Amino acid sequence: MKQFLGLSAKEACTYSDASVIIVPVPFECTVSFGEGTAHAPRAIIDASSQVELYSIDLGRNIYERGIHTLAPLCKATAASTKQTRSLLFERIEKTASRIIKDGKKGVFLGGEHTIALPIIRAYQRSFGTVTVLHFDAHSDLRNSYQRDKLSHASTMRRIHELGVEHVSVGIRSQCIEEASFIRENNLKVFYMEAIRKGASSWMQDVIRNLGDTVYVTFDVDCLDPAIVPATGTPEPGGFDWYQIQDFLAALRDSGIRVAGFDFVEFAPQETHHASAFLCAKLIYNMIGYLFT
Ligand SMILES: [Mn+2]
Repeated sequence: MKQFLGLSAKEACTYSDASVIIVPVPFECTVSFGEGTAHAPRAIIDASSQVELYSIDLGRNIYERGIHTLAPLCKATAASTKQTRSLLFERIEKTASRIIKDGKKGVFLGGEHTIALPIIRAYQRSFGTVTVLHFDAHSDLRNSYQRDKLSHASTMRRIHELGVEHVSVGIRSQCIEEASFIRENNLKVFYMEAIRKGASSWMQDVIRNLGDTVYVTFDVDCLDPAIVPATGTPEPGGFDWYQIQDFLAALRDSGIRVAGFDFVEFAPQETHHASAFLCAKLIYNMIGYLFT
C-alpha cells in the first residue's frame, strides 16, 4: 500500500512503531446524487505526496509523530451491495477496536459517511463515553432514506441511537422531520447561519459542549463548495479554510483528547485536483493539531 504523504520506507513507520494509523475505507453504497467516494482514499493518498511535511503553523514536521497507512479495508468499487455492507462494517469495527487497544489514533478515510457508524461503536465501547463532534452541511438524521436505514442521510440518526452524545457543526440543510427530531431530542446543533453571524465565539461554544474524549466525524461537505466542489451533495455557504484551521487550533488548546477521526464524502474529480490536495493537507493538519 502506498503510504500517506508518499513517505519513503525510511520515513514511514511500521504499524507497531506508529502512533497514528491511516485506514482507507473506500466504501460507497448509498449515493443519492454525485458518486465517486469509493475513489477518495486513493485520490487523497496520491495528492498527499505533494503536501509539505513541515508545517509553518505548528513549526514542526508533523509526520515525525509516526504515521502508518494500512491497506484498504475493501475494494474501491462503487457498486458495493447491502449484503457485503454488514460484513465490511464488522471488519471496520474490529480494525478500529484494535487501533484503540494498541493505544494508537485512528484516521479513517471514506468512502461514504456510513462508515462512521461501526467506528463510533468501537470508540464508544472502548472508551465508555465519547462525544462525537460532527462536521457536516447536513444533519444526517433521517430515520431512513430511499428505504435504507443505513443511508448516508441517516448516519447521525443511527449514531444517536447508540446513545452517544454528539454535537453537529456547520449544518445548513435538513428536512422538516430532522428539524423536529432535533427540537424534540434537544440535540446540540451549531447552524452555519449562527456561526456566520456570531464571529468566532462559536468555537468556544462548541468546545464547551464536548466531553473529555472526542471522536470527530468530518464530512467534507461542511466546507464551502467553492473550496471543495468535489463531493456528492455540495451545499453553498460552508466553512472556509481558515475557519477550520482556527477551530483545530482552539480544540488543541482546550486540552480535550481527540481519540480519532474520519474524513468522508469526498468524491474526487480528475479535473479538480485542488480538492484532493486540500483534503490531504487538511487531514495532515488535523493529525498535527488534534493528536498532540
Ligand atoms: Mn453531508
